This record gives sequence, structure tokens and C-alpha cells, in this order.
Amino acid sequence: MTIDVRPSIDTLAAHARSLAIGDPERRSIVSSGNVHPKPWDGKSPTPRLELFHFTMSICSQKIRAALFQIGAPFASSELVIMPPLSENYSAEYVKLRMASAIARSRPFVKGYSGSSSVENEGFDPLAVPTLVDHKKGEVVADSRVIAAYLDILSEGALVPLQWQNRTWNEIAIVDAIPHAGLFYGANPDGDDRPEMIRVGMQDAHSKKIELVRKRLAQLPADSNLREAYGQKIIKEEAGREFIAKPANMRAIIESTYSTIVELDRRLADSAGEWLIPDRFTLADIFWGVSLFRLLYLGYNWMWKDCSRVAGYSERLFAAPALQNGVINWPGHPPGERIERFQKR
Ligand SMILES: N[C@@H](CCC(=O)N[C@@H](CS)C(=O)NCC(=O)O)C(=O)O
Repeated sequence: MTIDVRPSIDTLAAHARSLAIGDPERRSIVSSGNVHPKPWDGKSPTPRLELFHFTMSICSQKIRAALFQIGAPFASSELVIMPPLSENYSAEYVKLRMASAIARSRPFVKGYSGSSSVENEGFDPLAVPTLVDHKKGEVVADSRVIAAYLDILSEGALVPLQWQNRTWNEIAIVDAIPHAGLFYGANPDGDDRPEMIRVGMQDAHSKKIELVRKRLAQLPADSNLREAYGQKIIKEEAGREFIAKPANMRAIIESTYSTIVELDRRLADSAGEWLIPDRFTLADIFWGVSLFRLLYLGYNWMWKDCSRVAGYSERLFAAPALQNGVINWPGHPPGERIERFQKR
């Protein structure tokens, strides 16, 4: 008889929750569509779903909006992913994330193109969001996979059966938008990002690399997390180099602009309010998060001549899932372009 000495998922989550999150105020419970989560002592009762995430992470925003859309209560375990805290680099959190199926089935991240899609970049073991299903003992990582998991849990409330291909195709398009590059890097022809981001992102890659190196140095020599940390350093170094080149920034701005123009064309074929006829779906959630981020960063000129995208984005920003999971989620920084959508 062999004895399984691996810690249970509940234990991994409890360690991540108590050791990676520096401030207990960032552990809370969201239920009955309550936008202002209630404090949670991190102990009992543990809700079925627990999300490790960050306010401003675009991938986390997609999942919070999806959770609000299906009305599922969840424990919110919020990590600050920006230096100097970078709580997502804590070994306890990385151990939890490494228990996901995608961590075993995909190569680690090894380069940088501006997007954070697992398809193009590989799996980032030091990132958010990560969902824990305490009932099933499952850890689920990557926003696309988590969204699919929530769709199954909610018996198809997010992706209509007859529109599977079209919905997932839209989600893949959004996943490939170079949001990371547009957030960390400046437009060489005029940087319209809010000042907080412009200033905060200066040297962000270098600061992150330094913090990952420190954490790597603290790991035991035989730790199986060493490779994960090593790959993260390679990715961040590639990111630093990428955004420093104006030609790269121009290329990702141009490709994002083309994606918006193509979205406008597809919206012409959709008679209803949303992208998929008759229904608000996961495709709308992903697009809503993406367009809201572009607006916040000052890239809304991209739909100046795209009237359908302009109307669609107004409808999306008023949708309850986006309002609750993104726009009014506590801690989203204000911005002059987004203030009319925020309830203050
Ligand atoms: N493909 C992943 C990407 C995850 C990802 O890159 N997350 C970013 C925030 S949106 C992150 O955690 N960055 C922290 C860091 O790089 O230090 C997903 O969709 O979940």
C-alpha cells in the first residue's frame, strides 16, 4: 500500500490564502450578487468556489464578471500582483497554481508577444487568476479554462449550445489581444494611459524580475518550483525588451486596431444587442472587459469610426456582470474616461 503524502487541495488553498495574502481585508465572500464582499476569516464555512485574483488583472476581471453572471457565490482571495508586493510570486500561491491540470499539460511561458494567451505564450505559473473548487478538489487556472469550467457548472449559462463555435472563437480573439503590452508599454506616438499607470509601469518589468529572483533564491535547491520561477524571469526579460522598442509597440497597437475594426464588421451581422444573436454570453463578457480596459488606457479612439463597437461598448459597460465584476469592483482606480460608468 502506498500512502499519498501530497497535501490536499484544501490545504494548498489554505496555505496560499493565509501566507500569500498580506492583508486579511483582501479575503472576503461574495454572495447574492453583492458587489461589496463581506470580510471572511479564511476559515469556515469555505464556499465551494474560491478565486485567487487581482482587481486590475484583466484575466481576473473576466472571471469575476462570469461569476456574477451565473450568480455563483465565491470566496474572494485577492492578491496584489504589482511590485513591491507581488504576492503572486509567493511559493504557497505558486504551489496551488501548479496543482491545476493546465500546469501539467502545457509548456511554461518562454517568451513575450504582448498578449498573455496560453496558446501563444505558454503557461505562466506565477500569474492570476486561479479558481479552486473545494467540493471537487480541483484547481483551475487560465481564464479561458476557468470560464469553460464555470459554464459547465452553470449548465451552459455562459455559452449557448447552438453557438459554441462562434462564442469560443470570439473568446480566442479577445485572449490574443496584446493587453499586457498595451498596459505596461507606452504608445510612442502619444501615451494616453492614466498617469498612475504611466508612472507605475516605469521599470515594472525590472522590479518584477528582481522580486522573482529573490523568491527563486529562497527556494530549496531541489524544489520543483525552480523551473517555474526561471521561466517567469525569461518571460519578464523578454517583456522588458519588447515594450522598449517603439516598432513593437506600434505593431501591437496596429494589430489591436485591426481587431476592433473586424469586430465592428462582425457586429453588423448580429441583429441583436449582443454579439451572439438573442443572448448575452461569455463572448460579451470577454469583449466587455477588453473594451473597458482599452477605454481606461485611452485607446478608445480605435472605435471612433466604428459606430457598432461604440454602441456595443456602451451596452456592455451597463451590463450587471461588467458593472459588478469589473467597473465597480472595489479598488478599480478612477479614470476620467471611465467615471461616467462607475457608481460613486
Ligand atoms: N492566460 C492567462 C494569463 C494570466 C496572466 O498573465 N495574468 C496576469 C494578470 S492579467 C498576471 O497575473 N500577471 C502578474 C505577473 O506577471 O507578475 C489567463 O488568461 O489567465
